[in-house]
Amino acid sequence: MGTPDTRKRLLRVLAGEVLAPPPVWLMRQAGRYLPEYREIRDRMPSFLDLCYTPELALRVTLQPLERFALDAAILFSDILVVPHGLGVEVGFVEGEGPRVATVRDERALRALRPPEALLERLAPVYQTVRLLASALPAGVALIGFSGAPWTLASYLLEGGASKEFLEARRAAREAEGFFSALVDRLTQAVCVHLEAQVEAGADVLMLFDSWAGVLPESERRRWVEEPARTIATALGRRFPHVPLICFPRGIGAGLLAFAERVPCRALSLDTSVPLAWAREALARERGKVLQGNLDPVALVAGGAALERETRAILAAFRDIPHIFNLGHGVLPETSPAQVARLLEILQNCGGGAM
Ligand code: 1CP
Repeated sequence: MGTPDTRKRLLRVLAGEVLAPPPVWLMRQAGRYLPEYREIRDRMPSFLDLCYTPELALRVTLQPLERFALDAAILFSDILVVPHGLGVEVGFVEGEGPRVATVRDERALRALRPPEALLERLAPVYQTVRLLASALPAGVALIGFSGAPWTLASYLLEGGASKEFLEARRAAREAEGFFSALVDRLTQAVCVHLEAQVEAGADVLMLFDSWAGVLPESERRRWVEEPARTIATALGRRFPHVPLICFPRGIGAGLLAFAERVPCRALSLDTSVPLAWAREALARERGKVLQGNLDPVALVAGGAALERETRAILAAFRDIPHIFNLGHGVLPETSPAQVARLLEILQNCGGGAM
């Protein structure tokens, strides 16, 4: 018996507990698949205006929690606010994604503002975190986040979304001096950005390296692992109680080396990662909490496959600390009714243990 445990379920699992059902949240849980998001978004001149208007960013962050019993809220913002805060022009073109002024040489690098400039330029983002920290229900954890240096650098080299990442991959290979300085500068900026979110009230941090998988294995250490290691170490020193979840997307078996070198608490798995392998190699042997990894398309398609795939993930991770999530973000084509169904499936698989 005793009194029920009121600590946040997400934090309990990040501290090593096994809970059934596992805590759940979804990458991109706020956004275009929710009509109430589109309603607010359509009233704003631009996506960045929404990110920089604390009262509205707060409302949009809370929208998915009003519909679904999620265990965490993720700050409504974007990874590209970091380059924007460094003085790079950033815009979002309807239906095309981000457009970013390129930083391709030393001169452009020198023109960037220093990392500390973020504190002033991104003040509305930190204000949103502060509002969220006092608005969230007691059991809901608040996740702050940043893009990882390689992923941010790839947008600065490409000028936007890309298929081949030719400019970024070429810069990583050829211009070691320039590229190294760029990634180091971004690493400092990411530290400043994440620390400011903790100071404003974030409980957990997540580092998105969405394009880690486009680098060859031989270059991953320098551009993916080392920056993540620097960031995890700096945050761990200053805020040992704040867990960091890393998402080096698409690196496959490279997760082993990543897990060994990066002192983060948890790894978020993309859909390509085999469940049994992750349990043994990453959780049991390397002590990482695992997050993931339902295919976002399963959530669009629904039907019997949604239940089958959800149950397979729960079964594979039932005896290790696990946070249920998708393998990548919620797709705009997703029906909110399918998200409700996913949460029902999870609840019914609870197994009664706590
Ligand atoms: O007009 C709109 O509504 C813009 C759509 C949108 C939204 C809702 C963008 C543009 N960003 C976001 C919010 C966002 N982005 C969040 C907070 C919301 C939540 O999760 O609930 C987060 C955590 C991100 C992170 C993000 N942005 C990543 C990393 C995660 C991932 O998906 O891999 C990346 C790569 C971006 C860049 C970006 N911003 C927006 C788009 C469409 C993209 C992807 C562009 C590309 O494919 O390169």
